Amino acid sequence: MKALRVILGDQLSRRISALAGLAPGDTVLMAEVMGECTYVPHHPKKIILVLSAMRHFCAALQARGVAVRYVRLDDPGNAQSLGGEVLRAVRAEKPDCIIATAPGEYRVRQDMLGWAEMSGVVTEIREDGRFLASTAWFADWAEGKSALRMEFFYREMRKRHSLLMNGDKPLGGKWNFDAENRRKLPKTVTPPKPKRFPADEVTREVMALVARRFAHHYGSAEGFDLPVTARDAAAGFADFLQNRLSGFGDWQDAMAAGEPALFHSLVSAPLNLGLLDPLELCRAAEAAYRAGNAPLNAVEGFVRQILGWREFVRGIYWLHMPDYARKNALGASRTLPEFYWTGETDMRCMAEAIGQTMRHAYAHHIQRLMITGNFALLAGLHPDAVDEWYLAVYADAYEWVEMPNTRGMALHADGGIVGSKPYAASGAYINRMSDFCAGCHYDVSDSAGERSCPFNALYWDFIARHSARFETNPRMAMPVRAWRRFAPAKQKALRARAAGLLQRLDEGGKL
Ligand code: FAD
Ligand code: DLZ
Ligand code: SF4
Repeated sequence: MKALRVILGDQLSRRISALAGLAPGDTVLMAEVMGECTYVPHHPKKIILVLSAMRHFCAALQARGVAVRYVRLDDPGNAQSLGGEVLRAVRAEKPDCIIATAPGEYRVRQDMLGWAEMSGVVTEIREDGRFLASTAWFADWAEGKSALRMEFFYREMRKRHSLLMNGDKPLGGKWNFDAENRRKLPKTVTPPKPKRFPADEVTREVMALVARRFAHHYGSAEGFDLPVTARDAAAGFADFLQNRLSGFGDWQDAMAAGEPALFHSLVSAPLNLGLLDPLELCRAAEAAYRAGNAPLNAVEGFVRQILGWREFVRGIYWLHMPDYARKNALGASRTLPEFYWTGETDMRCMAEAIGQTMRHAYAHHIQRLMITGNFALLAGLHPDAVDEWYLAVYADAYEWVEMPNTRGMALHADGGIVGSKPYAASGAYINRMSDFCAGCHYDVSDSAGERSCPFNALYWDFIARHSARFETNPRMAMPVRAWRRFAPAKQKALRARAAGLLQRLDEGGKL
């Protein structure tokens, strides 16, 4: 039996299921195609990352003697779609079967399900074993539950994988140290600079290709320095363990101007490509705690993100697709303001988050959630447009992880599937967690004046618009009651300020 084994651009793991049982005579297919480079206008750094990592992975397979049919973007005859390249490969290689690993996006899965009929060759789609909760296990766990909450899923996962456990009890006597992870960054603390990986010859060739073909996409390709091999990704993670993990807990939610990474790990891009293994990351963090090199609040916080949130959102995605992609529980309809693509806004927090996203194809979680996501929520931006933006601009973005975070966690468009309440916040939160407001054109302590912080009036307008929905939500009833207690004149001023801001957005003006 001669097999054509298909490896997608985010399946670059030695132990990917599509390669299990690889036999002499089999061919591995990897294809750079315009379809995948343009289904959203990906940040050039994301395209460089994926294509360069694909080329390095191919070279590593070839060095082991594996036959790889590698199609470059500029190769003559490139069909420029995954299905088209599978068909060309079937015609050229005449395999008896196709073997692939289930993809990370619903749209690719639908395409893959048609490969057998299209090519006339039996196609086996294998489970993606790189995740710690299979889609079937997640569906079983979800069965019969009226609401799915990450916290309970996470506890189950800790027990199943014996991570940070003391027998059947959580290490340190608590499952969750989140309350200790909300400190603002003091002026006296300078976060260590993360290790960077200068482009090698392969990457430089891809950079030239991307400059030729995708220069018009949002974001800068300049200074590309992300890891593109498993070895470099491991070195980047080792740097995090040594220099940043101990501060990860305390300053997990902090934001600071000019400091994109702070104490974050930066593992999402290589992890989602398959260059790192999630369980190995969690075990290494636990070992750092047990060796006395990092405090428990940091290690538990890190493990919760990977073992908890990452696996949970993937489970939610596959449980609810394709309906999830159409959810718009709050009826949001506004178009995405131009400044999401240019960074040109007087709101300093937004300019910081968007500007660094343009430069690095990265922003940490709180910037994604509480700055750009929070603004999109409060301003009622349409989830389709917001989803497209997040999927395009971050180097780590694939729909399985991007969509539940954006549509669910940030926009509450799923009506509460991912989180029990929207993460809506006024300028006071941003001021508490960052140093942005001090240098801003707007005044964070003002809510309705001409220079008042837009987040303030938009926050109260959001609460007012959705008060009927949220008055029965135990975690939202308090702001609804507070809004209702405001004097009518104050309510009127806040809503007038919000209406003015929203009108400016609708007219294509900047804020
Ligand atoms: P760290 O803060 O160091 O966290 C460690 C790891 O935990 C991350 O690398 C990631 O793998 C995992 N993790 C943390 N939070 C989450 C989460 N909420 N969901 C899933 N995994 C998580 N993450 C992506 O990988 N791809 C996306 O496209 C993506 N889109 C997002 C969109 C929005 C609106 C929001 C609010 C969050 C999004 N996230 C996404 C989650 C999170 O913001 C990123 O994983 C994180 O910022 C990556 O940086 P880091 O590796 O330094 O993470
Ligand atoms: C993101 C991406 C890009 C930019 N290019 C390619 C490509 O040329 N070939 C490929 O196989 N994969 C690419 N990818 C990753 C795919 O989009 C990803 O595998 C699917 O979205 C499923 O998660
Ligand atoms: Fe952002 Fe408002 Fe602070 Fe300006 S004042 S940085 S707009 S929160």
